[in-house]
Amino acid sequence: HISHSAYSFEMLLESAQYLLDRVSIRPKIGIICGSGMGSIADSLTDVKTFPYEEIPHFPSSTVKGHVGQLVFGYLEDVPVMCMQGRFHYYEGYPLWKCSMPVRVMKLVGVSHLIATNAAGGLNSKYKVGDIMMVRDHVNMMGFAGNNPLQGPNDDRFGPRFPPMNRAYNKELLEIGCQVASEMGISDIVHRGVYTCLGGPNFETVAELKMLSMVGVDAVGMSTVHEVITARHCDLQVFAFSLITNQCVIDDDCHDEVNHEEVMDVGKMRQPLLQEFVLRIVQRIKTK
Ligand code: 6GU
Repeated sequence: HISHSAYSFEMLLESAQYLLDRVSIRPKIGIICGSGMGSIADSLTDVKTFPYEEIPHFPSSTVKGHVGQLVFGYLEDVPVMCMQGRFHYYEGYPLWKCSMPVRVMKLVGVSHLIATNAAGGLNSKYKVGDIMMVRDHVNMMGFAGNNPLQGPNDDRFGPRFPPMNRAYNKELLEIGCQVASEMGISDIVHRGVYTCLGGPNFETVAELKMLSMVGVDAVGMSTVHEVITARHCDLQVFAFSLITNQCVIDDDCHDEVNHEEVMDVGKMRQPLLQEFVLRIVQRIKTK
């Protein structure tokens, strides 16, 4: 059986107000740093940091490689707020808890979300270290009846039945392509379909085959429920995956994916990811 959000609008306002009372920065762009990709937040200047455990009503993070803090600061002249570490379903949090920081971002005044993640590449064209900009997702956990928006709807966040076409903003995807071209990395930047599975185990070969057949290009353990929550409250979304391993659909292959290699690829791509995000942020027109 599924639990429903225990966060009222008023509780999330308390979280947001706690932050607004302690930082003068007013970001319009929120960034979620994926596994091994926390260094994106390290390129911020004039930072103010809030460990999750200090923020009213925030869950606390448990996974290695996720420090668990909100970082406010500037990417050159643009004010942003970063989640350095996110909440994962496999940690035991329900989906509505995993995606609660997205609503706090909204209440802080954010209009654009950049969600990043580490993912396995199912599309055989993808190589380790490539970037896949998410053009769409398949909500596998939603198919199984699990969704962050279950339970009574608060219309102050958004509608009962939010549409999910155009979840990934076309203009932002275009900006991503332009930035990739400017940086001379178009050959390693793709557009594809992402799916999230609950984890913590990686997929079997049969499962990967199935996902590949339904048109999934990359598979991870996050982002989809955050994007659903973001679109519900009308944030504009840009998301990308760092391909940390190739999913081999071969029963006889002995390679095994592990968390360490996932983290290492993030480290290896640190400068590229920082530059990619910086340039995208510079181009986003916020009102
Ligand atoms: Cl192969 N699967 C999932 N679910 N998440 C991942 C991954 C694979 N590689 C990195 N993250």
